[in-house]
Amino acid sequence: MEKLILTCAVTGAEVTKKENPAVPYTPEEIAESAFFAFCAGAAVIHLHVRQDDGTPTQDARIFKRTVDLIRKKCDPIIMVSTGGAVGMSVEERCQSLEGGTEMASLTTGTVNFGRDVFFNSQTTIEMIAKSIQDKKMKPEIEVFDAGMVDNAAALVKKGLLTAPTAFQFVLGVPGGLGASARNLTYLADSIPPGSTWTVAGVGRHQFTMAAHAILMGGNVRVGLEDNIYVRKGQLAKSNAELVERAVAIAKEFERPIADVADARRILGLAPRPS
Ligand code: KMH
Ligand code: ZN
Repeated sequence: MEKLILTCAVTGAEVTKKENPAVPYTPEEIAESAFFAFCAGAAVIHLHVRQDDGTPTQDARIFKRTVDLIRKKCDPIIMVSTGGAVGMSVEERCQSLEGGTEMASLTTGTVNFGRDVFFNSQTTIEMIAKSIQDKKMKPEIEVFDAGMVDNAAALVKKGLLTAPTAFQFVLGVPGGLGASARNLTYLADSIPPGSTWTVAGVGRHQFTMAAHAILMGGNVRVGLEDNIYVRKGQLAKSNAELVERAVAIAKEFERPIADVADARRILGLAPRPS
């Protein structure tokens, strides 16, 4: 089986310090949390940024500052979010692409998101896909519901995405596709041959989905964006603690962890010049 790529989604847009004080807000806090997640085994950092008070933002300067601070400490693959927070305009969302990174997320459909709607019209999706393409960045398709896989295939046909594609199955968002082994198997079987996939189980599903992916040959995303508990009732002290638990599960099943060079090879990214 191929080595396991661990992604850490370090802060997201929704979770706050009120729910878990370890949620990083400032560029310095995010960079430090990303560094310790990297040290624990995360080869990829899925990056959102915040204003200092925790308000989600897609401000290009804050992205750039955070990326620079991360790169001063370590050199993971950095994937910026183009999802941002619900309600942001497409122009606002695309500002993250100015941060100087190699990868960016791209959600290929609309989904209910708790009481909100994460709105991605076809026009929005194509605008973001084109912006990612123009920057020669690699997109990761964020799949919150099954039809988003089919829409990604349609974008390949339109020339807005290049195969092989990287997929992220985000399962268990209230309003989206549920986090079950059956749904994960269905999605993994539905993507075009040669694609890579990762699963992010939301909330209490983080480690059950991780275990399934580890056994199935997929990859795993953990992090405070998706889940604030390391075990039932026990708040995670850090993003690194969540990565450490995923590493421990992988170790139990003898699945080796990809370092950044391995992850670059698996994802088809050029090696970083040394
Ligand atoms: N915050 C969610 C509404 C992404 O990063 O691309 C969207 C999200 C997806 O987190
Ligand atoms: Zn995200």
